[in-house]
Parts: sequence; C-alpha cells; structure tokens
Amino acid sequence: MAAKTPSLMERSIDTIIHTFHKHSRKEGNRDTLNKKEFKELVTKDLANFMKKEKRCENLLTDVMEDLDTNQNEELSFEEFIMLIAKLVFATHESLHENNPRGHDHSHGELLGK
Ligand SMILES: [Ca+2]
Ligand SMILES: [Ca+2]
Ligand SMILES: [Zn+2]
Repeated sequence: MAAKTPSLMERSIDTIIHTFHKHSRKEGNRDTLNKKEFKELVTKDLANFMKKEKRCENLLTDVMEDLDTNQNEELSFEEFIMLIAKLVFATHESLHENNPRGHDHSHGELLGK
C-alpha cells in the first residue's frame, strides 16, 4: 500500500513534535526543555500566540511552573503539549468572540487579527 501524502493536520502534529525537539536537544536532557530552551521556543516559535509571555520574564516563569507538574524544572513533551492544548482552545474561543456558536457557526480570523 502506497503511503498517502500527510494531511495538513498530520503535518501540524509533526511540526509540534519537530519544534519541541529542535529546542529540547540544545542543552542537558535532549528530550526535555529547561527554562532557557522553553524561553527560546516561546520567543521564536510562539511569538504571536504568546506575545505577553514573550516580553515578560515573570509571566514566562509562571507558565513554565504551571506546566511542570512533577516540578523538576524541565518540561517533558507530555507536560509541554498541555500548553499547545490550551493555545488551541484559546484560539478557537477567540474566533468565536463575536460569533455565537450554533446553527450559524461562523468564525473570526486566525491569530487574533
Ligand atoms: Ca534540553
Ligand atoms: Ca517536568
Ligand atoms: Zn468553531
């Protein structure tokens, strides 16, 4: 059976994993993010979705502490994807801000424009 071309959604999942690894392998444990690696990921790869956190060191620390459920000061992939889940949820919510759900299911524009 010939492999099908990955769909956009499948490629998006690949991109999340690839982006995590791109940063996690820079220092120390190659499969977890330390604070510096997490900061770089937010600054370079989530610059639009996390504008406030990008600019504020304290906010970024709070986000990392929330995600680090086993409190070892490193983010595993499992801990990190909770952030992606929250961002996906928040993005869908903001699309609906002026567009009620229901029969007329309409959406605003992406990236909070
Ligand atoms: Ca690392
Ligand atoms: Ca952890
Ligand atoms: Zn919707």
